[in-house]
Amino acid sequence: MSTKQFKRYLITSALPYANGPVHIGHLAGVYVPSDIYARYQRLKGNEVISVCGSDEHGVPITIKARKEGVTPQDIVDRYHEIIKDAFKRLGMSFDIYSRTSSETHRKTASDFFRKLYDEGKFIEQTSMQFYDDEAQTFLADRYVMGTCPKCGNERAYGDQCESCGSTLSPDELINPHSTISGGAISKRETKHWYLPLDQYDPMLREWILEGHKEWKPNVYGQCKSWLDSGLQPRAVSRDLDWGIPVPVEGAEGKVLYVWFDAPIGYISATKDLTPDWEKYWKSEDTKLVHFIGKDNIVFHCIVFPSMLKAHGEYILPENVPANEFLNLEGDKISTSRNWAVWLHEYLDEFPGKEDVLRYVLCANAPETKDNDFTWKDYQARNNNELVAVLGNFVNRALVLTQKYYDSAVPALGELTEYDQQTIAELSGIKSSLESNIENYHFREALKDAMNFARIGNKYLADTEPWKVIRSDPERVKTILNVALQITANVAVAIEPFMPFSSEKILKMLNISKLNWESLGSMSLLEAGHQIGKPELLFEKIEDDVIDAQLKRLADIKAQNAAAEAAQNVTAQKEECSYDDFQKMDIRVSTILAAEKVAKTKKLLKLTVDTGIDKRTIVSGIAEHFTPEELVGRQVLVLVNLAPRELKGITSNGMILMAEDASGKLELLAPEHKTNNGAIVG
Ligand code: B3M
Ligand code: ZN
Repeated sequence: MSTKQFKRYLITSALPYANGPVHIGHLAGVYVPSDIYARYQRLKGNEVISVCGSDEHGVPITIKARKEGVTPQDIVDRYHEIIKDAFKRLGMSFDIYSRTSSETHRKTASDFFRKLYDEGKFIEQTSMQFYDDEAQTFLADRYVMGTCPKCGNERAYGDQCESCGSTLSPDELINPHSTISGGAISKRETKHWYLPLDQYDPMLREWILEGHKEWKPNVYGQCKSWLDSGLQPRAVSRDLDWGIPVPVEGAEGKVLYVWFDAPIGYISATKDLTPDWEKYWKSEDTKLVHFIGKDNIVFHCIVFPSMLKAHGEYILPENVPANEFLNLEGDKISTSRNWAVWLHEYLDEFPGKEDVLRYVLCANAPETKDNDFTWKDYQARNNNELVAVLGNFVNRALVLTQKYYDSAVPALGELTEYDQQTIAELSGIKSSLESNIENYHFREALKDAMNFARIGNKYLADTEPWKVIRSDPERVKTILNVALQITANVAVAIEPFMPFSSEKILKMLNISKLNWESLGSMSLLEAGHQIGKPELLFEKIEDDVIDAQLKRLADIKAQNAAAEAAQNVTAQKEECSYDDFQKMDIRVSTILAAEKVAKTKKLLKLTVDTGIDKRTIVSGIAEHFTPEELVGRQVLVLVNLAPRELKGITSNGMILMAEDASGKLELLAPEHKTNNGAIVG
């Protein structure tokens, strides 16, 4: 672990793509931890800037624009505002939230590329790339679709088949076509610039593998495996009409690859924030920390540092505390499947509960492995931890002071041994809290912060001022003084995690903002100081609120299943003549009786009124329907199917049914009751 002392902190948070809103997975992985870290360092009195902004380039944005018939600029304008506003409402304390379509960024990224170009740091290479003739555009692998050679899925992508999980290249697809125009694709020659990452291998090995063994195991391990498998030159330009134009002659129609320009966005955001930006980016006294999700590790630990080194004037990150992924109710969060809790929607639906979300996402953060968000857990943590521990303690301390002393802080008398023990315990927690935050263990740090309230709660429960007031009123003054000092401590300890609640406590205590130094002190409130009115910090969340969220998710799941089923339709059968069709005699019929065929799993013996006669049909649907639910239902029956013998029973016809992609069966029936024997055709 490096013990280097730094003069200032430069904290960056992954720039969210402006092609959709931010969800709880982004928050738990990146933004909640980064905000805790930034707030903590500020409270400590350190010089800190925290920068972020929207990542407004890349192919998905152009695809979305095309789909909606608007410009890419329209898309990024829309989501930039939604994301920026939602972050603000959640209490994210970025010093700047910028965007990569800004002029500052265009110039910064352009100059960066140009410097590397002029100094011969790139390799120029021509290659063959897929091209959509109709849309007249080169295609990224993801935008080529065709039949998977391994499993036959007709909707496999040029980089992966989501049905069987195989990694593919567009060349392997059968019947490849463009997802943009739907039309055929061809190959064309094109020139690009590559950053020869292999040349930075020695520098990266020494810097990461030797110099940063303290990085989180998931981050260090990913870097090691990239390095061990051998770095290749990476293209830093693309054939696209959305992005920052490649600033060299003969590069018409080419833009900087989004992962080349996006991390430079951290630099341009800093420029937008302060004319003094160089002191943050070009001084070894700055501690640069990148907060990101695990899918961004290679870009922040291998590619961007190589770019920075190639440029030569910039510092490298001191740490990259990447998190794993958060799932939602057991399933992977997915924007395209709408399987997410969207931040802006949460904020609209749960006003005043910003801290509850921050708390739950930190308590459950996927720090070392993927983790799950469930609404039941959200409710339990709110009710059992925030309401029952934190809220309850603060409320008792304030209400008792109001009741016994008219809201004036009572004087501290002599401390008992138990009082002293309690106070000593608090300073132990303070150092644990500090080291947990410094080491990016935010879940543990949150437990420490909550322990201030836990200890306060226990202190009141053990000292029982509401009883002692009758026998020893002097003692109660000391008890409540201590309880109020702990309350002020709680406000400091939770500030990085729950800034809104911290502020509320300070307001109720009628004191102004405290710094980290005050944590552990028992003289934050003077005797006689008049405190404000107690208000509830948190409220219980009832079952119906949670049930409504679960129902919303269940509906989305059902919609997705239906949409998927609709996509997996089997191909049309070979042509049949009108006469072929006319041969089939299909009649509306009513099921009169149904029973399981003994010693079989699948068969039901049905008695059916076809209007022509009452007859027996044996049907293989016992696993889908119970006999009781069939009796009395009208169905469609193919009545002239040649009789068949099944388990010794003669079956005279077939019940018609629809089978969806998941194998679920639906009976077919006329929309309104019809006479048996009515002809279908
Ligand atoms: N736009 C975020 C993502 O992968 C990506 C981060 C860029 S950080 C420079 O979701
Ligand atoms: Zn496949």
